[in-house]
Amino acid sequence: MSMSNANFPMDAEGRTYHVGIKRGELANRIITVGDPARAIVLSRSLDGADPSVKTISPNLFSHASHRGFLTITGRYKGTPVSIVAIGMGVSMMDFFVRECRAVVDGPMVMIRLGSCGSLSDAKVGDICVPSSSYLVQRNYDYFADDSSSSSASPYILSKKFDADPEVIATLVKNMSAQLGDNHVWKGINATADSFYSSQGRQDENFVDNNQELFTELVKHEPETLTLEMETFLLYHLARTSTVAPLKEESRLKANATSNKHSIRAGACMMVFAQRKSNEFISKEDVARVEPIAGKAVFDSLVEVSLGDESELHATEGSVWAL
Ligand code: R1P
Repeated sequence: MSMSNANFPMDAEGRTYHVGIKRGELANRIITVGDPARAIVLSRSLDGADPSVKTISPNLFSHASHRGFLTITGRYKGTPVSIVAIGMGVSMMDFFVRECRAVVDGPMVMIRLGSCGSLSDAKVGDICVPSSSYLVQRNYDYFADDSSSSSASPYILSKKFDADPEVIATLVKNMSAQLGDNHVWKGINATADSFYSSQGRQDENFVDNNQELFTELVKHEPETLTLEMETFLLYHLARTSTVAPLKEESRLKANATSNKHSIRAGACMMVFAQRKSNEFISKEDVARVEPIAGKAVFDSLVEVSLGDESELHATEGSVWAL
């Protein structure tokens, strides 16, 4: 694979370095997940997919990159959508958002369907829809041998960044329709840079100084509902995305929502770990909740307006033209 442009590497075909996708393979509306197996489950809801087939239907576009990203593109109720499995952590989210943004024309909406730990009363199998997220980072300096920062905290908590309010309201409505109001929770998410230390898990093999972490999180943001590992960066990048590159005639009539940032973001998570009761979800519950939650996300993706549809990536020459 030979790449050009060290600033933003792409191969001769125009494929990005890590996600491995090129123009025409990715829709403006994307659902992103961590687990590639979840992406395959969700792909069974796309138009024309055979729900009884355990692999990706051959009539859908799919591409697995050498760095572990899996992209599936098709249509949902006639609208082009992509599913991208990214693995875990904020670095993978950064690759995903930036490389996907680079190969799609017009405004985009990205919704994460993840799993999480619940710090609240949300039970395993419930869905949490965070309207904002902050970052929990291990303070590496605190643990240095020559640390002079004994008064500093072992964990650094960032300011919060907001999701797109319309995306969140649409997700809450559609999740409630699928699962019932009492299984859908609203609040704030904390994204951690470790599944272990910065999520307050106790590990006798390491010095983590995290016994007081949950108390610190709730003090920082009393509405803290969930802990996971990606949402903060999705919300942060959406809020720092620049204006969608609109065509001249549309720029004149563009409204505030369509032209402020080029990415609208939201997230929802299935509770896999109940951190207060120490309960973990069963395989049966995952199999029950994943496809229903996926449908609610697809319904939300196609319901959220991206403004003038003629601004979206051209169907001509794309994989959803098939
Ligand atoms: C940890 O087990 C992983 O699960 C959660 C966390 O954010 C982390 O990526 O999300 P996903 O199920 O989407 O991967």
